Amino acid sequence: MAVEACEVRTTCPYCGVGCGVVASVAADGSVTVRGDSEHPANLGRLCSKGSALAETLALDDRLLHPSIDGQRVDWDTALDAVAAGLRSTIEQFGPESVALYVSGQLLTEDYYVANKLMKGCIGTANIDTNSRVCMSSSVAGHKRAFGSDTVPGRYEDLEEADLLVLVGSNLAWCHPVLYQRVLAARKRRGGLPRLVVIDPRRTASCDQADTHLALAPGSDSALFNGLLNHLHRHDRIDLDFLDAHTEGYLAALKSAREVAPSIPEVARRCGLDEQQVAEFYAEFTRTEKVVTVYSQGVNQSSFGTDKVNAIINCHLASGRIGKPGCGPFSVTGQPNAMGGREVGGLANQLAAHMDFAPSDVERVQRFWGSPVIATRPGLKAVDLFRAVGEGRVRAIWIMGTNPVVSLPDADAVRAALKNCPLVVVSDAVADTDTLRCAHIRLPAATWGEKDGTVTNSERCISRQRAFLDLPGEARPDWWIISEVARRLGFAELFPYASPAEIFREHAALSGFENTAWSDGSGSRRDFDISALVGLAGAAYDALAPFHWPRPAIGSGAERFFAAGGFFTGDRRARLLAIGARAPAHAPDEDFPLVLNTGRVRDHWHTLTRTAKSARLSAHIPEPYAEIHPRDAARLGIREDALVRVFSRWGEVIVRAKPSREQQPGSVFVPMHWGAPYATRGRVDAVVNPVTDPFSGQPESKHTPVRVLPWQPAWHGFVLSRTPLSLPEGLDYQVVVRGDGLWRYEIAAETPVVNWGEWARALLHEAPGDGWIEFADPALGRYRGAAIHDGRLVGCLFVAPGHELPPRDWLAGLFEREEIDAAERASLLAARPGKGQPDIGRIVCACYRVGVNTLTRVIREQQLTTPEAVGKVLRAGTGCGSCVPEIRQLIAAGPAA
Ligand SMILES: Nc1nc2c(c(=O)[nH]1)N[C@H]1C(S)=C(S)[C@@H](COP(=O)(O)OP(=O)(O)OC[C@H]3O[C@@H](n4cnc5c(=O)[nH]c(N)nc54)[C@H](O)[C@@H]3O)O[C@H]1N2
Ligand SMILES: Nc1nc2c(c(=O)[nH]1)N[C@H]1C(S)=C(S)[C@@H](COP(=O)(O)OP(=O)(O)OC[C@H]3O[C@@H](n4cnc5c(=O)[nH]c(N)nc54)[C@H](O)[C@@H]3O)O[C@H]1N2
Ligand code: SF4
Ligand SMILES: [Mo]
Repeated sequence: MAVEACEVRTTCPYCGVGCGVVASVAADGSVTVRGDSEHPANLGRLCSKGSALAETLALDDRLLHPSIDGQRVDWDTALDAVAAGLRSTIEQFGPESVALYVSGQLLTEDYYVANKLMKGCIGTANIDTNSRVCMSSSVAGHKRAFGSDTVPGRYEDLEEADLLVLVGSNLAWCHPVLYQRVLAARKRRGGLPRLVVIDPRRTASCDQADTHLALAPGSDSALFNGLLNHLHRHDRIDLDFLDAHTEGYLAALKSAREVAPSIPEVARRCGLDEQQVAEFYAEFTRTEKVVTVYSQGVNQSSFGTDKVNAIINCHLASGRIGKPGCGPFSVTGQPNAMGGREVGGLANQLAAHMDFAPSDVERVQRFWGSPVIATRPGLKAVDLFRAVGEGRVRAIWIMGTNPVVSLPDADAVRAALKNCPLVVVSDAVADTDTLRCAHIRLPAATWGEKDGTVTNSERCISRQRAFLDLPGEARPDWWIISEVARRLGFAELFPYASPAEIFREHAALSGFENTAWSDGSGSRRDFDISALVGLAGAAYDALAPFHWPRPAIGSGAERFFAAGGFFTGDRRARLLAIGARAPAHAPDEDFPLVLNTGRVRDHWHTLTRTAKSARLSAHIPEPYAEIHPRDAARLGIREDALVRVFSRWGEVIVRAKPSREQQPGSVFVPMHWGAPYATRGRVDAVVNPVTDPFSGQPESKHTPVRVLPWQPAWHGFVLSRTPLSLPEGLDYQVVVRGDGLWRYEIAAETPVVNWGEWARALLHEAPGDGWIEFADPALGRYRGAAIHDGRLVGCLFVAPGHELPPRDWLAGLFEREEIDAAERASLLAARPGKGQPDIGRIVCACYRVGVNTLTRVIREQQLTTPEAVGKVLRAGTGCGSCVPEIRQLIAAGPAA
């Protein structure tokens, strides 16, 4: 393909930090990316995921054509079928029988039209988004406190604070560039902000923390109630602010005193030392500039909204809000979590930060000129899929999210979709757990191919710009939705020919009847970008990142609420009385451990993007369960053995990683591995579907489970230069992308009689010259390798237990043009020979430095700082995401 070389400024499609990326396309079509030094979010930095974006653009796994029941069809046929299916369902069962389930990874323009179609045309609010499982407790908490879903502060506040408290946020891995900004500020400012991490686990974010409070899972509201009480006792309440701008302080304080009367009581409830609690309270109390950042350890809870308000209470009561270096700060996960909230993508919002108050409903309908409009909230994600399971929702269209992997009680979600009469899925890749349940598959364009805007955690709106042609028949989501809307008879309401037109309408709605308050102070609704109503095509194309609000009249403030001006009717914030709350399901005799779930550094969600990059897959290649060594010992679980983690809802089989970073009684399993990558790694099958009563957000961080060793008949792994189709019947199978290499970890309960035959069939080898093998049937061991013209093309290793040779060493042999006799011998002996380095698991993804290399060099050269390691090995000098791990290796000393 002839390509015009170009450079395009766009925005990273991963986390809510929203970094600017410059994508360069060379004349041969190859793409490289670098951080955009002009973007206010990252000023040129990128993390490991962002800098590997170019490695995720190959088309080999893409969904490129529409299909119905597995048959390829043209777009007209597919769109007609979607429209006909929706129409007939609505005619027979009413508008409430259809639903959309969308995503914080859609662009604002996609999201806007999806919401308009559902709420303004079909007339039901049965459109919810994966932001439900991500941000909805923050949204609900904001609205209870501020009357609007407003993030008051800016990223600079994290740098300007003197104390930064991270609650349930692994910022180092999940918002890496923001975390790097904080570390850089600490360097500049002589250790300020001081850093306190509140998380049951010891995470990478604890690496540089001054304090880590490893509180008991789910005990945050006690901790923050205690803090409110403490602020009161030590006279650090801002009475002027409370008087002038808030309601509810006395009730909040009364409840805090009942629930958290004293430091010893808080310490007991939170499982912390009294001293630690006292020091944290004292530091918070004496420091004027405090930012409290919170994320999924707060939101994903059956009382996440209460946790959010317990935190906001402390900031309101002490007047620490809206000023530089001050405030509660909900960091958003997805690239456009905020944009989705702006358009009203949640089932309990209408549009443009308006809800279902009759005046809002009337206003939005008038603006849209729509025939009908939803007048009350629709079903929230977990309830929505329950309704699908019960046959109340009979047609669902899912776009940009993979709920069979990411929703709790995920086996029930899959069963619901399997029984649903019409499942439409718009996705960019060809195989996901959710696509496997779809009747109609629609190929969506994705990052690099589509145009639009996203809003990051600090309300900064930036452009995603296309720099690649649309592959196959892939189309942008806004186009697909608009085409279906036209076929449903709403052509006049969907006249769009480009995302710019949609953006202008969205901007216009944000300013529509958004008049000043009677005191003349700013817009009535916080979300106002009406200054951009007239943004014509070229200006939209050139749009530089900007923060909202941007009202047509006046200038929007940088921060909200320093001088009150909340978006409640009386313009006063609300402090909330937060009671004693505990997670919905407590561990018991049958399920004695608490399952916590979350993310790893180099993978993104359900792996559809990051698993394509060998570099990103190398850091943590397989799903695992981290468990305290004492629990592991008691349960007879050894390092790297396979274990079953199961609850009343479902089960996974993953590798055990005993680690002191867990507290006893807790297990951590990452959320990422669905069926295309691991047969038994989908942890949401295990997670309880309990939700918060206000937000509907599930309790993804707290499910009682049991963990048991799993002893299959054999364990093995395969390395191959070409992708393989493995035989049915394997009980454990994980595929990992290497450099020009596929790796399969496998195990099964059924023995294999003839390993030689099995292996050769798998690798398409005839017995003969190219095949070398070693077999010890009595011990259940087998090793075989195919060598063509001296080059290793594939190999299989099998043993009864999980101890197998190092994969990274063997992967290294695939890089050779020819392997010699000594290497063949060591291959069959299953141990690296002299001079065959085993670099170990990759720690530094930027420069591919393995754990064994790091440990050896740290020991031999007696290195004591990550900087020194960086000088010798370059490790840690790229994106910096691995520095916490390097520091740990240094700390572990010569024994590591
Ligand atoms: N590498 C990577 N980065 C990502 C993503 C990704 O998939 N991969 N996803 C993005 C998205 S969408 C999101 S939402 C964010 C999420 O970002 P984070 O919220 O930072 O990530 P998580 O790992 O889900 O959970 C955060 C922490 O909450 C802790 N936690 C569990 N229970 C409790 C509790 O009761 N109290 C407290 N205080 N803490 C608790 C967990 O131990 C965990 O360390 O990350 C974004 N960034
Ligand atoms: N146990 C547990 N479960 C969790 C969490 C947890 O911490 N623990 N976290 C939750 C959170 S915070 C989140 S955000 C969710 C994330 O979970 P999901 O949203 O399910 O995860 P993704 O893998 O990001 O799914 C995005 C899908 O959109 C596709 N896609 C990419 N680009 C486009 C596009 O432009 N258009 C369309 N139509 N499709 C596209 C991708 O191929 C992919 O299939 O998981 C939630 N689930
Ligand atoms: S910090 Fe987030 S937005 Fe920035 S490069 Fe990394 S993943 Fe992308
Ligand atoms: Mo998220």
